[in-house]
Amino acid sequence: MERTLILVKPDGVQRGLMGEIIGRFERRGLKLIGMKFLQMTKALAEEHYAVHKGRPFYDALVEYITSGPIVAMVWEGNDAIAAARSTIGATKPSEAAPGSIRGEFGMEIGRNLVHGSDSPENGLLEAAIYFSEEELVSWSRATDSWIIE
Ligand code: D4T
Repeated sequence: MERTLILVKPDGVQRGLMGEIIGRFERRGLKLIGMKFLQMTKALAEEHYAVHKGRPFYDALVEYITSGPIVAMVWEGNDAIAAARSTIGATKPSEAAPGSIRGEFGMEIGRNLVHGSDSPENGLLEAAIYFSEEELVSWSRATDSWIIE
């Protein structure tokens, strides 16, 4: 089972797309095991985006992600990373597949609505930035056998 950290970024919250975005992952069949509504601090943003420090877009990225509340979630599933990333769409919304979240709701890379972890290792590392292990809920879903073979 992989875990992916998904964020609804400040533009997704401000545009009233929280339910729409969360519903995409829910309908896909990923299982929600943790969720928080929070405002990112600069320190948290710097930890989350540490790999991008020094890149030309870094300051704008930190400014954007701390500009309003976000939803942080951990979703679980076989191949959760790839499934979530295809649901999200390409980083640059103008190139994102139609039907993906960014392909349907986004125009620019600096307002790309959602974050999803890019590898199983980062899924675990990023989940641990936002959630303690006790905050993650292990539960059986009534529909599991209809989603997981
Ligand atoms: P996140 O991490 O937000 O889910 O986006 P991606 O995984 O799809 O893309 P990323 O890590 O390469 O980029 C992180 C974040 O930085 C913004 N960005 C990125 C930007 O503003 N300009 C750029 O040129 C790049 C590469 C968008 C997403």
